Amino acid sequence: MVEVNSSGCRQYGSHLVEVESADEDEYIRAHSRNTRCSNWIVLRDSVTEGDWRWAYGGARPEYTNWATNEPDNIFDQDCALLDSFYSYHWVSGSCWIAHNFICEKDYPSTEVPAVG
Ligand SMILES: [Ca+2]
Ligand SMILES: [Ca+2]
Repeated sequence: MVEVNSSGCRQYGSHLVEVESADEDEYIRAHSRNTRCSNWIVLRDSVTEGDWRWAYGGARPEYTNWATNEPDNIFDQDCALLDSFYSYHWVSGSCWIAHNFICEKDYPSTEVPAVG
């Protein structure tokens, strides 16, 4: 199960990434491409089906980069990831599947995504 503050992120004082802009998306997509890894982000619709939210801050996303026909919610998927099979666009995935993940740390003045 993907936890919002998965221990992998928490040990760095961070949380799973919220992708708020095209710049931030391209940054983590480049990292995913370079490492050839699918990566969880913290977008969920586990509270209300179809109502995708950034599960750390709770906001609805203003920016999204879903793959074509995603999120498809097959098998009641409630977690989103950058999927290597979809050129690292976003797809809905089953939360219990093991994938790598990207952490983000918020800085007081300016937000800089930290890749882990
Ligand atoms: Ca962010
Ligand atoms: Ca769902």
